[in-house]
Amino acid sequence: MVSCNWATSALLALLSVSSAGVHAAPQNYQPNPDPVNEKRQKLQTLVSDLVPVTRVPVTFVTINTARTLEPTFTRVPTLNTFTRVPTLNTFLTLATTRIPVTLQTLQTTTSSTLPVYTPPTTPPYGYTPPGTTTTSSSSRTTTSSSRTSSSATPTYTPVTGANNTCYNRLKIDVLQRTDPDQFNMLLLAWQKIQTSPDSDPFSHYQLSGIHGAPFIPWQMGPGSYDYSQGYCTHGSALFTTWHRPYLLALEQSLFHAAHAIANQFAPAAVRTQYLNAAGRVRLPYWDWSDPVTQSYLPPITMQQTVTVTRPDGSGNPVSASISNPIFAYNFLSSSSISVFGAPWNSRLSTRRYPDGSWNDRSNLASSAMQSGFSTRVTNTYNAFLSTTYNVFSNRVEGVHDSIHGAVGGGGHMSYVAYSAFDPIFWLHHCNVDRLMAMFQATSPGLFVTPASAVGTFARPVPPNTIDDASTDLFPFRRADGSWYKSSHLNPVSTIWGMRYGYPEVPCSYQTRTPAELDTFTTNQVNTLYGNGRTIPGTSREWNVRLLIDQAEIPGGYDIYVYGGTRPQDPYADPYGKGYVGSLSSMSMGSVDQYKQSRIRFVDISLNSYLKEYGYGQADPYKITEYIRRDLTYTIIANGKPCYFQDLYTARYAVYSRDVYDSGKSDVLPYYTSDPYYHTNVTEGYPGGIKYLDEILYPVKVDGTREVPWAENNSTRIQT
Ligand SMILES: *[C@@H]1O[C@H](CO)[C@@H](O)[C@H](O)[C@H]1NC(C)=O
Ligand SMILES: *[C@@H]1O[C@H](CO)[C@@H](O)[C@H](O)[C@H]1NC(C)=O
Ligand SMILES: *[C@@H]1O[C@H](CO)[C@@H](O)[C@H](O)[C@H]1NC(C)=O
Ligand SMILES: *[C@@H]1O[C@H](CO)[C@@H](O)[C@H](O)[C@H]1NC(C)=O
Ligand SMILES: [Cu+2]
Repeated sequence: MVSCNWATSALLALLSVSSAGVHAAPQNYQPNPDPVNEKRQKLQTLVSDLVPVTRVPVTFVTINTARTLEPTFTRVPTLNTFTRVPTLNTFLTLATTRIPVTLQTLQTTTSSTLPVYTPPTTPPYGYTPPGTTTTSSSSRTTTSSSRTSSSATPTYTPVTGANNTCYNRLKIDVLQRTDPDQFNMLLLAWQKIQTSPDSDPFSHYQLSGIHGAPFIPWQMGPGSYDYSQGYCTHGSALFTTWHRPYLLALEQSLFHAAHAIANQFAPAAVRTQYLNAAGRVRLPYWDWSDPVTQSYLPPITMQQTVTVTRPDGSGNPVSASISNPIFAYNFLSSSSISVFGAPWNSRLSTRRYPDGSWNDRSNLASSAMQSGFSTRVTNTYNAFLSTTYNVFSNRVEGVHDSIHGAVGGGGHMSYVAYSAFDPIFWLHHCNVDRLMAMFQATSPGLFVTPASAVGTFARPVPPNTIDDASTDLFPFRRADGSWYKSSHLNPVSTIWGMRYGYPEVPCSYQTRTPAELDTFTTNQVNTLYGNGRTIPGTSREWNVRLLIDQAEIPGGYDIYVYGGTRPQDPYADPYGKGYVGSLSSMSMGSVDQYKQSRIRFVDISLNSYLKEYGYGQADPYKITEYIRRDLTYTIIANGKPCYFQDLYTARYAVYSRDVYDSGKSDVLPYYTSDPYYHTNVTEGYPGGIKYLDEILYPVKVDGTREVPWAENNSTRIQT
């Protein structure tokens, strides 16, 4: 009964509500005049969710003839009463025809009823790293006497990354080509941690499990945890920063595992060679916006087996073919996955685009990715033009979300709770971290600003909680035993202290000034992603913004935008030709799980699409006219069709914005106008906005409105 979920149940609920004597249908209720939709609803009611529905793109819809009626009332699900909602009435009128009744269930599962997190009273467990110990975070000390006296106290391993000097993390293709020894040690190390016991906190299993399932504490004692989700932060200001120590934990594990293996080599000269290589082991990244390798999956990640050089029984280097640790992760046993929900409790290997027999089809993932390439580059470039850190973070997250969907294709990567088990997750996130570092380098004055909080495994949040740069990034501890905070990751030079850099924020710049780094990194951004620059001069950026309260539908759903053409069957092939971009809600992992109520939005550049179809230089009239009749939208909720007409909070808008580009390679373009929303493109279409408030001050599932967190810069801090 899913597909948009409440589309069918709302009808039933409406019946039960009216039988209870409540006004089910407000006065201005208008029957849906869209016959296709009506037919579909009937079908769904009767045949439930297995009916394949093809829907012609909507060309016009005459909903809301009562649009001019004032005031408009809408029902607030929690209160089960009618409440006056101020000002705009367009979509509220629409909303009253589709009361999200099942959302009442949601209300009981939102953060307000979650247990309040109480910090662990007993010390975390783990093992004592050399030179570090802890008693409790408030009375920690590193003196040798206390180390002795607390030796009986269970301790933890802090997340510190590699322990030697700074080395750049490399693009995986470059690593493979230019440093085969390091690459060899990386593969051996990854294989090693994939086969170490599930109980090892630094095994692939446990580290991946921090992100989502199996929802167990990692190096933390007993506490009041939210067992419905993992530690990761998505849709929040902490998205980029939380993942930084997370990646560092894997890097640390790989680094030490590589050393352990290198130490087995003989004779001494060979051992030294591989120990040196192990010292350089850093997490590689997958740049899905690279002008040369484009958005294709790195070939090595699609290869089932790989040839490595490893020590034989007496330490001599021998060549061997092993199952490729960055192609898939194989769980150790069925008990490793028995703690997962269905169907993940029967999936012994990670897969991308699995077929019916759970065979990998990474080639489909690769073509799905490539389909969005040119727009992805612009979206990536535009992220660097952000004027606040939170906007940058949200833009990168939006690009990142759709990649999870395109790579996963229903496999592990598609689901928040399981994605981190697929090794490509780490290469993907390493690139997100790299973009974060590059933004920090090019916008050194900007960083995380307060925004409404998102609850996680160790931090269930009561309403009105704020996330900011001093929010603890559980479960990661620094060398001194304190929790990581975003503030520890600013300025960008802090990454060198974690012994890594990127080619664009290189270790070699440790002795340079921030201004020199800014210039260097800006050059890189322009060279790599500035392909569409119109220089020098002012150009116009066209975007479509998609928006939804992620709590509206349980499970996961994506809104796809197509332009120029569209896949023959977007439900079967959502990333086919014509795919411009998408908003991916990132399923938690089960189809019945709601997320915390929160507005998520993405901005998708239309510039490369307009250029491709000959509208690059067209005037605004031609462009808006073209976009209006050409762009189409498809929503898939938990694998099934879903429609704007059935959604209360989903909206889209088209806006343009002027950008000035000096053409200098060491300067980024900047916005010279505010976004201008072309409501004449969207008005009258289901989901399309008529009024600005619909997109700037959108409605959430409970009927209240909120400025999306990323855009609320009332607390903007410019340092
Ligand atoms: C750094 O890590 C390596 C490999 O695990 C280890 O052999 C070495 O002792 C460590 N060095 C320090 C200073 O902790
Ligand atoms: C839509 O509105 C914009 C801005 O007012 C205008 O430039 C454009 O010509 C309009 N497009 C159409 C198709 O009416
Ligand atoms: C912006 O966020 C602050 C707290 O971070 C909150 O007090 C304020 O109401 C928000 N403003 C809007 C317009 O949502
Ligand atoms: C955010 O800040 C910028 C610059 O200070 C300002 O122009 C813009 O109106 C602000 N936006 C919001 C939503 O507060
Ligand atoms: Cu991710």
